[in-house]
Amino acid sequence: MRTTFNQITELLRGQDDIVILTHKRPDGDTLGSAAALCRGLRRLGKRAHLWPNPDLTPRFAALTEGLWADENTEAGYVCAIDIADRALLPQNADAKFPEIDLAIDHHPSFKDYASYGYCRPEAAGCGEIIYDLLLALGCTLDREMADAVYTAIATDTGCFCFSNTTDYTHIVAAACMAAGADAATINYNCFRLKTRARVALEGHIYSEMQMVREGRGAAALLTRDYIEGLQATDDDCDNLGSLLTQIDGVKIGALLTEVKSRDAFKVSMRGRGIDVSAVCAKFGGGGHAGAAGCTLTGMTAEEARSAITAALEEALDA
Ligand SMILES: [Mn+2]
Repeated sequence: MRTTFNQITELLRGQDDIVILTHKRPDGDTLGSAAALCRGLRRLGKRAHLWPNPDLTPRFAALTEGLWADENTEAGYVCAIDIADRALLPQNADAKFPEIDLAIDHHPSFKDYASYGYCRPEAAGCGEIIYDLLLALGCTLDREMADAVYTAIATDTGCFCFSNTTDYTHIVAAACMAAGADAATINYNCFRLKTRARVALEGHIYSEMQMVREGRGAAALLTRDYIEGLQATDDDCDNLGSLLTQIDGVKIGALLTEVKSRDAFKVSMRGRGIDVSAVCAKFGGGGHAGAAGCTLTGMTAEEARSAITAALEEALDA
């Protein structure tokens, strides 16, 4: 059932023994928002934990240190953060919690899967909602909560660059800095620092990409052999699809990545002024106008690349 901000505040105020769920392949927003909420609830004298997430990587692990539940503990009140759909729950959470008591999210695609659901699609990150919630609950941000909320909104806005960034996003970021968030270090770690494998992947994409229609379209392909040769992690491969539309003149870019089982290519497409969700829909995929994806099966690498470059050309000619 959809509910209001005031009601979720009162629901949480009345609860104890709260378990907080994060989504599959957790990002800075789900982890930062969940960590800030968990620390705030504890500060208010409640028992609160994060449910273990098997996909946690070292990237954001520090934010959540000391917050994880033991999988054998019985949960009281179950709260999902930044999870648009039950299908995005990690397997261990999906199996354990047939009922979710409260879901807090900001995705326009939010499905009303919990007993109570609150969604604020104009929020750039769930971090903005959690910031409001902590204040409404009477909890002052400490440095750790401030780092967590700042990380949540910085990562979901691409360091305050994406079009979802609002004046309110900056107000929350400023409040986090006032509460001691180490913005320079967070931004350096999230947006500047790269592993050597990541640098190699980026270099490979830029050196092997094929341009179409006088450089208005670009497609690149990563084979599993190449990725494994670098011992690149999932984090290293994250969001590589956005590199191509960072090239001057490129209106549509597609990165094909061979999947781990080597029987398909995952396509990550980005557009600047071209609706790539419509292009991906032709291959059974979808997404947003500016960022979408699809999966190609039953094709060799060169067949997959040809299919995609033809689709890019068609979109550019339209
Ligand atoms: Mn988010």
